[in-house]
Order: sequence, then C-alpha cells, then structure tokens
Amino acid sequence: MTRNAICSALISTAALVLASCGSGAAGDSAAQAKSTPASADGVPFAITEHGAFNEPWAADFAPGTSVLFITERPGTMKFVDLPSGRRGTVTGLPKVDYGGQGGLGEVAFLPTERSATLGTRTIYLSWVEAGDGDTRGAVVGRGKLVCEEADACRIDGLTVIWRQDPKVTGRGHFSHRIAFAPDSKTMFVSSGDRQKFTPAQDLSVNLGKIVHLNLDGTPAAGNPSFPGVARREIWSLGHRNLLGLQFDAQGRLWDLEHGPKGGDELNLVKPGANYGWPVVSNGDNYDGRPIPRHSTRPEFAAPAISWNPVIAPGDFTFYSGKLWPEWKGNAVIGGMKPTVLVRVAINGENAREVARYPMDKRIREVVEGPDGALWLLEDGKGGRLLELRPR
Ligand SMILES: [Ca+2]
Ligand SMILES: [Ca+2]
Repeated sequence: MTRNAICSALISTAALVLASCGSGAAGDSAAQAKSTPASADGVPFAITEHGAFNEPWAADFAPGTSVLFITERPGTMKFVDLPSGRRGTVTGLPKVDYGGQGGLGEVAFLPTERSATLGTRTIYLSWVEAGDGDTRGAVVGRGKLVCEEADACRIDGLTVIWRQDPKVTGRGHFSHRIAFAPDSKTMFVSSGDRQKFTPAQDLSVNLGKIVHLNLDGTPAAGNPSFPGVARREIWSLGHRNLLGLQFDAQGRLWDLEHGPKGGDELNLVKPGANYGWPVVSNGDNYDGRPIPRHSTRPEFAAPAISWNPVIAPGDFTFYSGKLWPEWKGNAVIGGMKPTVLVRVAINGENAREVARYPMDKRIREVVEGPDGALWLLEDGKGGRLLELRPR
C-alpha cells in the first residue's frame, strides 16, 4: 500500500490524518517544476469531520460569530454553530437553475457588519438564473438574514442587484465568486466566460471579467475606462473560470482560475489589465490544439503562478491566523483534481508552490475560522465539512 493509500484509508476510517500524510504528494506532480516537497516544513494537521452536505459549494462565517453558513448547489442552505455543532436551515432562498456547474453559489457577509449574535445582518448570495429559451446566467442578490430561532434563519427581501449579461446556453463557467473590498464599501464579482471563449475579450459584455460594484450592484466609481465602452463595471478582462477571488493582507486582489487542459492560474488582479484568455494560456485546448503561451504575448498580464498539470482549484484563502505561523500570508488552495490542499507562498508579485497535502476527496471550499483553524468543504453529494488544526 502506498503512503497515499494508507492516508486515504486513515481518513476514511478515523477522520484523522497523520503527520506522514502531509508529504509525498508533490512527487505525483513531477512536471510541476515550481513545486517543492510537502515535507519541506513538516507541517501536518489533524482533520475532524463535521457531517455532510448536499453538494456544498461555498461557506462564510457570519462576522463576529462562530457560525458558518454553507450553500448547497441544488438551492438549499445550512448553518453550523461551531463548536457546539448545532445545525440549522436557511429559508427565503431564490429559485435556482440547477445543473452542470450551476445552481446556488456564493454566500458572503460584509466584513464590517460584525456582531456576536446572529440577529439580523446583510447577506449576499450568487446563483444561476434561467433566461429565455435554453439560456441562463449568474446573478448576485442581496437581502437581510434574520435569525430568530436556534435552528432556523430566513432571508428577507432578497433582490437581484447584478446579472451576467448576456445569458447564454450551456451550464459551465459561471464563476460568480464575491469579494468585498477591505473597506467594505465596494465589491468585486468574478464572471466566467460561460465556456464561450471570445466574450472574455469583448468589452461590450461582462462575461470573462472581474467587475467592481457598489454594494447595491451599480458600477463603482473610479473603474478603468476603455475606449468606446460605455459599461463602467469592468475591472479586468481576459478571464476564463474564476473560482477564487480574495484580497490579501496588503489589500491586493487575487484571482484563481481554471485553465483549459493545463494552465490553471493565480493572478494578481490590477485594474484595466487583460489576463489573456482565450488568446493566450499556459495550457492547451481539450482537443489538443495548442494555445500560444503567456510568454509569447507580454501585453497580456501573466499569472503569478500556473499549473500544468492542473490542480482544478475549488477556492482558496489567504491564511492570516496564528495556528500555523509559517503559513501566514500563504494562499491555501483546495484542489479538485488531484484531490489536494496546495500551499502557495507569495513574494511581492511572485508566487511559488511550497507544499501540497493529499486529501481524500475533491476540495471545493477553504475558509479560515475566527481562531485560525481551516474549514474545508468537499465537493459533490455527501461533501463533508472538515476542520483542520495543527496536530
Ligand atoms: Ca470561499
Ligand atoms: Ca491568463
């Protein structure tokens, strides 16, 4: 039995990972030149399982509390009061267009709306809305989360404040992650290319873009202007499928996006910059047709790091806690293929993979809890909530 197989067996039976599971996986990706062995710092973690969910997709702690809200892609939502483990459900959710990669998506709270009790606070969600015929697109909605019972909250007045435009056929590459600016005054939304490629370079549509919005969904002031373009919500363009959108401790915005066959990217996002999709990529088309590399077209912003073979990232967080001091400022990324947790060190505008840890299943979501523990959601039906702490 290989070490990975032993680790998987341990995860399955005891829900605990031993120290030795933290090393060795980097060898599985020998082609990843930027990778160093996971055992470099010998950091292990123990995993505690906190039950399963129905295709969980995103999670966020209500700021000031230890209550984690979790979306489920078919259109349901739960919360878990940690560490008591008390669970509850959320009602007042929108009707979602479920299928393919679509359904209920992101949940996000304003970082500055902090309260030790759940009470009533603003909540943002993203989901996929059906359009005419066989079309659909992602939307962002805002409402009030009202929690008056131990095991139930409701959303009042949920209103759509932003839409992908146009709605198109297909059920992929919605992206629809939400990141609030550090001052909580504006927000950024990732809008995938909907697997239509060329919209990512078309400034008359908001597919394949990162948009910068006021908290009511209108375009934020000071967005870059593009010649001949009336739409003033676009912050950056040339994106494919952005499943991570996060600010680092310095207040810089980063996006984590899926490349095609190869070429997953972590990008430092700058206003007005063009990230190249589908003109350049560090991967190729699924049918094998090559795509020119980023290095051939310096006018497009190159990724801080890219992966080939891919890691198929679910989401990530910049670690800011105290439980793993040497992880501070690192991007901690959940991988879906292979099933790994990837740790990336940031140095200025450069990024370098420093460790990867084998996981039992595809990791869809990575959230840092109030005390610095990491909370992961596995992908798919029965996806488990996992708590990571130093051993
Ligand atoms: Ca997230
Ligand atoms: Ca790119």
